[in-house]
Amino acid sequence: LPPERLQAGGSGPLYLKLRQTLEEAINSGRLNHGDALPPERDLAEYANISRVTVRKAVDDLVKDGLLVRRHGSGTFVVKPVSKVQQSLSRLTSFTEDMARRGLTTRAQWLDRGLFHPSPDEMMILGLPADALVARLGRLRIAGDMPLAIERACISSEFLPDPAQVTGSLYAALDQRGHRPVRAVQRISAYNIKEPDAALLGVAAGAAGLSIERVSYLASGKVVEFTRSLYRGDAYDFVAELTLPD
Ligand code: 16G
Repeated sequence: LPPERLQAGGSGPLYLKLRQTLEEAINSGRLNHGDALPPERDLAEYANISRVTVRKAVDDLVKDGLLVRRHGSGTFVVKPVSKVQQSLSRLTSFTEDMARRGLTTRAQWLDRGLFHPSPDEMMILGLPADALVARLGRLRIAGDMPLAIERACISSEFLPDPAQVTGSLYAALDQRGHRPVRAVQRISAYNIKEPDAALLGVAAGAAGLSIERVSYLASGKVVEFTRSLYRGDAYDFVAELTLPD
């Protein structure tokens, strides 16, 4: 932050100037999503303005959703995303959806291994308690933006070794001849809680979409049960509607 910019000319209040400087730094990409803001006391000292002024500017940006205060760990940048327009009628994978937009994807693994199914998973996948399921929990990142947390559950019949999924789950299933051909998806409103909020880089309580997808093979067998949490500020889900027959 160039302090001279804050002090230079103009008649506006100092907190507005600091606010503008921070906003510019975020918009120009000098500050990125998830970056920590220097402590308010350092900002005040550096720009030679009072802490009250710094606090006012930061409060403003928190209200606007460009910064988020996280208790005990500081203040972080929330970069506005241009919303992903996601079709609700096509059975595609995250990797494919992002590739079509020219974005590369990566994952931060939260959990990956073979487990016995939970009661929910037993019912949905139609498995006995002693069966094994592959669980794949990932923070899904496109470009530099964390967009969703996905927790997929696949019967070990279709995915005996979850470690083999390093990139796209659907590509891995496809390779084994188990690409889903049909899915049922449920979307509901959800307020993102910690620790998910920190992973997604949004404020605790921010709007999210909880999405469950159950997908089927051509044989009619359930192949996937995935529970996801999508950032509400990052997605528009779009469906084409036609007149009923
Ligand atoms: C999508 C699906 C998810 C599926 C994943 C596979 C939703 C809400 N979820 O994100 O169910 O497991 O794609 O993606 O659309 P991948 O092949 O890139 O791993």
